[in-house]
Amino acid sequence: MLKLYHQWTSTCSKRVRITLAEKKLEWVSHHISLKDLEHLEPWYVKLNSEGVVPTLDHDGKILTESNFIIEYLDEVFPDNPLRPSDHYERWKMRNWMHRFEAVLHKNINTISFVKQNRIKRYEAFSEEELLNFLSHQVNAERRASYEKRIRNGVSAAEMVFAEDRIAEVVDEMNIALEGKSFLNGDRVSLADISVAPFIERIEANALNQLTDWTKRPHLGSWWSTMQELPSYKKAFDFTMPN
Ligand SMILES: N[C@@H](CCC(=O)N[C@@H](CS)C(=O)NCC(=O)O)C(=O)O
Repeated sequence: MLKLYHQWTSTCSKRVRITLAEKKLEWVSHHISLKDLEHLEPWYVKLNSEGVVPTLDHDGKILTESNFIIEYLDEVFPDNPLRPSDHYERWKMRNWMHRFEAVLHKNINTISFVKQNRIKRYEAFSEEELLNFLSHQVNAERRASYEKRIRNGVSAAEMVFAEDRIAEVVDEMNIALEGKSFLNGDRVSLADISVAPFIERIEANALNQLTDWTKRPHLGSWWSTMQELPSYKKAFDFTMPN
């Protein structure tokens, strides 16, 4: 059985939901409320030592890291393959996935904190509640970053830096997509799936410099195709359970 611990709006959770839909796999949902800090509860941290979503339970085998989860799913369930067969293309796919996590995710997270007004979750905290929240963060880097953002906010310079880093990756994607439907050729791959939720987040954050598709037409047409995929729609249609 496949059981996914995930959150409805989480970008990394969407990667896994798109993959499950592409591969037409049945799965059981366990929704984790980030707002209620369920991801920091001891029972969940036992499954995911970073205290983040998603986590996959496959017949008792626990998997974390969304990019590795989707690669695992493609390896274990060979129908509807999502990895190119050529080894060099496969390296390119993995290199994209690494950049999407290390550069896009990291920097979009900075921007979303401001644009999605995430500070709202924390501004009502007393000093004691804030220290309690921070003490539950299992990852020291995440703890330090939260403390800095909650106490000092995000500076204009940090926002510009984050947007510049994102621009580097979307520019590379636009060049790579010239004459191709998808990042690895004419079939959707894990690289496309890995990045789609982040392009949606760039749009949701109204980063207009980055989403003016006349400047990046190949990326723009890829993005139109991605949003029409039934798997994309299914993953995004998942809403918060009652
Ligand atoms: N590298 C991890 C990152 C997971 C991650 O950062 N998940 C976010 C949601 S997209 C999360 O759980 N955040 C918890 C928090 O905001 O405290 C992965 O790909 O699975």
